Amino acid sequence: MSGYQFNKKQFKQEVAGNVKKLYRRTIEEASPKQVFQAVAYAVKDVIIDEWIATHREYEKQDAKTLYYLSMEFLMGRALGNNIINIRAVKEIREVLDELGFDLNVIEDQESDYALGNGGLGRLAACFLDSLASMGYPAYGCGIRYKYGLFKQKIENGYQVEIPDNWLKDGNPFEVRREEYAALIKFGGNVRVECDSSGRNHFIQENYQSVRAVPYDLPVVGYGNNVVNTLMVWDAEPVDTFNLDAFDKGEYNNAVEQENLAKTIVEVLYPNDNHYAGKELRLKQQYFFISASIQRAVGKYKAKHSDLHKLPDKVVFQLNDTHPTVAIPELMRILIDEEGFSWDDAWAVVTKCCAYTNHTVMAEALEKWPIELFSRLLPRIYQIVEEINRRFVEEVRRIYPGGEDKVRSMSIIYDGQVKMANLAVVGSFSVNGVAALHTEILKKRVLKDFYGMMPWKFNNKTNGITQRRFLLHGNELLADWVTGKIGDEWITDLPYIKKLALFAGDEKCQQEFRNIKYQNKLRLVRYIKENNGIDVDPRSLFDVQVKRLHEYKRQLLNILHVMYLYNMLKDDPDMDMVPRTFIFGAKAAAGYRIAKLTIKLINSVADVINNDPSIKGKIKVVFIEDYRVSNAELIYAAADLSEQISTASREGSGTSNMKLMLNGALTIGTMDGANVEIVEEVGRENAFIFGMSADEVIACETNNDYNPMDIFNNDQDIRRVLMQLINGSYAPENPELFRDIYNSLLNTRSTDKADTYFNLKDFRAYDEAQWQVDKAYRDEAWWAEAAILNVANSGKFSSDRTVRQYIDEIWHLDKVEVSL
Ligand code: RUG
Repeated sequence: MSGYQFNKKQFKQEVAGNVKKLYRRTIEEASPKQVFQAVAYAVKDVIIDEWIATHREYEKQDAKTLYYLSMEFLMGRALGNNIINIRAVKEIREVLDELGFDLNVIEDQESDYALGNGGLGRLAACFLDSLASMGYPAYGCGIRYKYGLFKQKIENGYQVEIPDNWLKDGNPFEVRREEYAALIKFGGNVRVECDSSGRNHFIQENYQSVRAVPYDLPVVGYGNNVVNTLMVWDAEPVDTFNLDAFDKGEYNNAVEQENLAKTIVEVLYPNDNHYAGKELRLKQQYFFISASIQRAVGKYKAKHSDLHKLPDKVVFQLNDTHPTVAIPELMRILIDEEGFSWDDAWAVVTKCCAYTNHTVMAEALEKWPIELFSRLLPRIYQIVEEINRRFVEEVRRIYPGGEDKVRSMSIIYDGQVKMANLAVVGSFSVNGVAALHTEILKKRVLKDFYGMMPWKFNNKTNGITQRRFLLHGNELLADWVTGKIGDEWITDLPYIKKLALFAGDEKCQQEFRNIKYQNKLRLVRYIKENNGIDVDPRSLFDVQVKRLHEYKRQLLNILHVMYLYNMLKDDPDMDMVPRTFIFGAKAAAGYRIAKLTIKLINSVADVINNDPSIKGKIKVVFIEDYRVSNAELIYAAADLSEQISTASREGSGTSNMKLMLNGALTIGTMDGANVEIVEEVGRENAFIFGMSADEVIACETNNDYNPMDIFNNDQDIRRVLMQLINGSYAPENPELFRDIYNSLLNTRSTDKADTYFNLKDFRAYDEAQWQVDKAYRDEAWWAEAAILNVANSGKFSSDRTVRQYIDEIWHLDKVEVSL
């Protein structure tokens, strides 16, 4: 595949040379951190020629380009992935061995690129990997946050957020592209001037501005010489020493511009599935969107004279509503700067933009107060108003008297700018991220839009890259799979289906079990080092790792652990498979109940892990600072994958796919992509329980659920809930978990309670857990089912997802790059 030959000798010299140049040290004296930098620069040297060649090829072929616009790219670490994709793992490991270093230790020196919160940002990263590996022209466009998602420390059981200064040692892979800097304007007012032909010109004045400067990060394709680019924007003051401004006595303005530049890219907002409505967030959105769209248009204009044909060469994918200002921004550029008529501009915009919706939850849908939006983006607001005016006119034409439709679909309504409505109106495609989710969008959340413009709606079930989450994260299993069926699965995951042939074979099962055991040992060491807890690698590793959110129901899991513990206290000889419950989750810094749930998990862990009377049958581990790099260790070691969200709430989920690929069985609700996982692997190889999405929705609509009934009638559940408020897990402060208790029960009859149906699903969950217990005892059955999970994970490659986006939305052409 790859055209270049890796030269070990030269690489070794380069590493030693880099250490000298960078640190004035010999390789023998260098620290692992210094060696990491030296190796990274040497790898960059290998990929830089491919990077240049790729872009030369794109230019030559004048290929249509995707701009994937996203506030988040959760890339994880780059070095290991780049080494895998240039297919030089073995050689570089050997070079480092010869130099006296361990590749794994060197990889561990790199900070994760945590420019994202969770699934949405990681999906963007997986898509970039797939696009490069399949050879399609694409840019990721985002923000070079100075601080990524906070690092999580657990102190006394509580989450403490530590700033993630990921750039403090510099980023060896990035390239600053000063030559593509763009000016971004905020605030001020819009003056209208009419020229002699009667055409209005809109001139923004008295604005503040910042300079956006892009940094390119390489996205290395797997063994195909393709290197795409993730372009992340940094902000700088327009003129640091604006002497002119000082002279004119505009000191304040100069300082304000400087501050604006500093704050705009300072930090990633740490919310997942929740919209906080902060002014700075809207600034961030417009900042990177305006810069990216300007760059895309500029690049197009360098080769083409007619912007009307922009859709032939450019497509913008809006990753959630966060980048939706792309729609009015492109309108602004076409009308105000390029002299387009409204209709011509609209025709171009609505052929260039496509929107992905990731959630149906109301609290995640962005709505900006008009006052804020129009103050910050006065010209953009005018354009949105006009888009809305014309759209409402059309709604009224199609549905005479349909004021309910106007109400639900208006972009501006009730003093707010509704970004999802703008995204739907201005895009030619609207997709959900799993089949069930897309159906809910069509039938409920965006029902009126679907009725009016059904052709826009389509589903693109999420996927993950097998190159990071199996080839890199689980070397033992990856080698085993390759040994059995060859390595086609690396670029064609459905090929892994061949593994099913081996699932029933006793020897293969034994090999598979050994690999899982080795991976469990690796995680056991990690837990011992990081948590100081001894874990039995022979216990069942029951894993729930994902953002902490009430709808994901980590609470259901831990309440169930409390219940099991009660059973064991009553009967220490109770026959159960020893289990290690492993949690990993960050909670948004301002999400009180989520943070309290973390404290609860840790408090339960403290009590249970230190109670010898239960003979180590249960252990609870909360892994600090769950992130892409330690996720890879956890997935590889998992037996059971907890996917227990309240049905209808999870857009797709992607940890479900990563865990399946690593041979964990799913215990889950029929939600998000779980539905499709079960379709692929068979219901008999998973543990499905609980309310369906329809039942949840019906229950909400009819308002006929009262968790107090369950509390009154189920003494085991009652006992667990009472333990939240009687000091069982917080002897010094029995009231500590009162808010969790209140969230579950109607303490005052007017309050809604247990809106996530934890108690209603509790018994079904418990039953499913006992089926797990029973199944795990049958080693052969479990191994067979685990291998079948791996074998049936083919659908969930992001290569498949990206292929569908390309065929049905982006219409890109594959490009071959040879060196
Ligand atoms: O919650 C969703 C996940 O279900 C999904 O798998 C992921 C990627 O599509 O996106 C998550 N998401 C949704 N993150 N933020 C939002 C809403 O802004």
